[in-house]
Amino acid sequence: AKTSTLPRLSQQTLQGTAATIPALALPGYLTSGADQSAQPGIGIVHLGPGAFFRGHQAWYTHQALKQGGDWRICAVALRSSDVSDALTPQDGLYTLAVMEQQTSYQLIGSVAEVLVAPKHFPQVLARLTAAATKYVTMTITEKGYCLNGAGVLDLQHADIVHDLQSFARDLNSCADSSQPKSAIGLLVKALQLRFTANVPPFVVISCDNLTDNGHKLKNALLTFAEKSSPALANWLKQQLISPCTMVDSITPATDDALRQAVAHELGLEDAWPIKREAFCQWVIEDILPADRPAWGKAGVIYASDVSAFEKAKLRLLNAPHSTMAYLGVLLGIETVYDAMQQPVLVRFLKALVEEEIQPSFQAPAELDVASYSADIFRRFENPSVRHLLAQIAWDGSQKLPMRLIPVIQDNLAAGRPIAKLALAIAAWCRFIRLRASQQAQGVTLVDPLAAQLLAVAAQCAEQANEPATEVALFLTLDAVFPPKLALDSRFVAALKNAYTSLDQLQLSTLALQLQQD
Ligand code: CS2
Repeated sequence: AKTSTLPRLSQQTLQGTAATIPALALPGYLTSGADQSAQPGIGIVHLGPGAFFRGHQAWYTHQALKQGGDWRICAVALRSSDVSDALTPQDGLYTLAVMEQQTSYQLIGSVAEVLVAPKHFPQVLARLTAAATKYVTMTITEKGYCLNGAGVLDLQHADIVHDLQSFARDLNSCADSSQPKSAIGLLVKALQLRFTANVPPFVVISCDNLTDNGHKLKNALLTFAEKSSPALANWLKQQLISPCTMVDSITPATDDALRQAVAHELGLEDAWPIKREAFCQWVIEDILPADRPAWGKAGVIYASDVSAFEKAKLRLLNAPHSTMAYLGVLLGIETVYDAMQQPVLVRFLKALVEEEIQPSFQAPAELDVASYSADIFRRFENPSVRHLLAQIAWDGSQKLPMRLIPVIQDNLAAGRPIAKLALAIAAWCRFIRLRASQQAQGVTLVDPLAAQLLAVAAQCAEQANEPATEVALFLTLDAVFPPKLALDSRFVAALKNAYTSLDQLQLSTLALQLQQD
């Protein structure tokens, strides 16, 4: 089907077409005919409506809505209007394609509206302060939290400086000019308005791949609040619920092939369908109020201690993912699937995981680490999921401190080996240099610290292949390398070795690395 000639997906057009697949019909909880006011109300605001949110939390909430409750979602984009432009004409509806040997499709109806914070500030504030809004979930990526290398709110971050200054002028202002730039500032503003209006705080749920995400988020909010209103900080300290979570489902970016396939299935044009693998997991710390969406019925696991799950996932999935991304890009490989077709690369990644990552942490009692890890490698082999290594390589300065650096620190503290972990970090350094050299061809380095990283790469280029000096330059990046680690002679030596060996990366370099031990 040529998508452009088809009518656009919406509640109305969907009701007009006879869906051949039941999962592609208008969800039952929305079939109240023309009277939209009889549909479930909004109880959740979500910050960051990217593909991951739409494939994961919005899907769980879609399942939960089948059990009833006013739990539809107001999705808020913090900057760009592209999701709003795509989904608003579709009444928030979109298709989820689950990619396994056979692709299956579902129509997701949990998103009630998509707002763009800079454009719809008053509506965003109205949603965030409404008593009906009981949860704020977020996928704002690692950088969205504005944390420093130590994992606490970076008071020097330009957006935080801006937001604190604006709060100092008028804490309770709702004027457009008082609009916060950071997610932390936006949440504190909404919480301050709830505090003055005597409305209890919403529960905040971080769904990003941060270690201890719930604690880091609550801490960042408290630090911000302490600087602007001690009374608010005190209230939040006592009342704000911020569970830790572990989220997992591989969700690559949407491509035209998916749009075509969805148009064919649906008989309607969907401007922004989402695809993901079938595997999907959401573990939430068991501290939510009873008044919650039926997420448990939808498969959410409530656990008293999430940190062990979180560690297992960050270290056994995200750490090899990032390692594969940097080595793969250096080797000219395009996707995760393609990387999994390279036996030497796979052997290296498995050795990294088995020898240097698995021994680094205490797994949850209910998790069989070996089979969990084997399943993850099998998921990487899914041929229907075209996951670009270049996408996973984004934002390395934010991801390494969550995925790889703590493993190195733990291993050093216990006297365990770090050679393969150091190779992963060295691959990132080489990747920065590669991106620096590709600037003229218009290939950009996607990273919030890009300017700083490219400056280091430029200094390296002047060193005429002097690995020790180049490594020393990278180690000055204190957002990535905590000072104590940057001074650890074992780490510096391992990184220098690895960096030197990656001079001309070929698969033989990895083969060599495997032979050495
Ligand atoms: C990936 C993750 O892009 C990345 O950095 O490692 O998005 C990964 O696909 C998810 O965490 C899987 O749950």
